[in-house]
Amino acid sequence: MPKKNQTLGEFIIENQSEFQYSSGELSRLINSIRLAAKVVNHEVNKAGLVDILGTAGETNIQGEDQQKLDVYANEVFIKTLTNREIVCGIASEEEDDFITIKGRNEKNDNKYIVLIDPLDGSSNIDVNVSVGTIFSIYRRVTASGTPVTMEDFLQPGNLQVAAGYIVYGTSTMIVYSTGHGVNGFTLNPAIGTYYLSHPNMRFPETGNIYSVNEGNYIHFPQGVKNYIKYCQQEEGDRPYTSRYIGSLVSDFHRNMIKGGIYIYPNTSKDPEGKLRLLYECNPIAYIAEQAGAKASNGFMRILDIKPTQLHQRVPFFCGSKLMVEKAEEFMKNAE
Ligand code: AHM
Ligand code: MG
Repeated sequence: MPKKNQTLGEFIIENQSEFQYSSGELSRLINSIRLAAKVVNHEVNKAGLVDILGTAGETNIQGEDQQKLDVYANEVFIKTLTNREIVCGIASEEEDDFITIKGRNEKNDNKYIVLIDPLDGSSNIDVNVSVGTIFSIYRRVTASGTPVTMEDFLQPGNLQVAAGYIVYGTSTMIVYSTGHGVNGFTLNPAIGTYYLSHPNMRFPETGNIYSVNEGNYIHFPQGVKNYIKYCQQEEGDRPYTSRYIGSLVSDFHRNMIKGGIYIYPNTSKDPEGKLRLLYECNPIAYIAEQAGAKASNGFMRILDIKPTQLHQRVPFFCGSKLMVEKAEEFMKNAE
């Protein structure tokens, strides 16, 4: 049983035996993400000082080149994950191709694949709005001792062994699951320690928040248009309230606590949708299901989609179970 106020370090050690293939490696992998998240958090928190320290792409007062934060976060996560002998391959939203990590003595015998969106919603940084990191972990499917191949990365989301996100918000939190429910840890920045603040998180079965970029309404499929009208109708607990931050992690995190649905549909402009299946939708869908919620492309379960490309996009409907089912009903009826 997770104990409130336990540190993330203690929690990882105590719950290690729950992992399906328990050898301590997955624990060490989560630990390295915890470390990278602290480093990125420190840098994200300084973003408001750009006028003093120099903006991205410029040279600062000490003559150092300032990096864009998403590029910086990408480097920190890749470096930290590469340094431990656990990961054999990384794919990142910031990289065109996957990265092969040969590991100790170039033996290619590390077990895990990590897919990561190092800094999601980064256009929100300049305006002091929350951003996040999203990660997804799989075991490799190709033989140990050989370099990873695309096959290792194109696994359906239902084969994830762990997934999570970090939200750099009013406080910084890491929320993750290894298939035994979802737990959230809050960073105490004064001492650099994460404490278990949200044990066993559960998504409310229904809610009254809908989160969608309604500015794109005209381009939405008819089913989504009809569902939005339904959300706005006066009946029972409706109209629902509309909340859209434009940072997936923050919108999802709020909805998981309060109850709600997040939708990023396909549009006439983006027929595949905007969000990426591997770096954004699969890990968030995994957390959602672990917390009792649902994630769909409007017609089928996100986690059952067999990916065909690293940077594949997908329409995304995610949140309180009854709300996602209702939205799916509207999608089906509009076909
Ligand atoms: P990004 O990966 O380029 O940051 O884009 C993903 C973000 C999500 O966090 C957010 O939910 C969505 O894009 C917002 O998009 P829009 O501004 O089109 O509503
Ligand atoms: Mg992103």
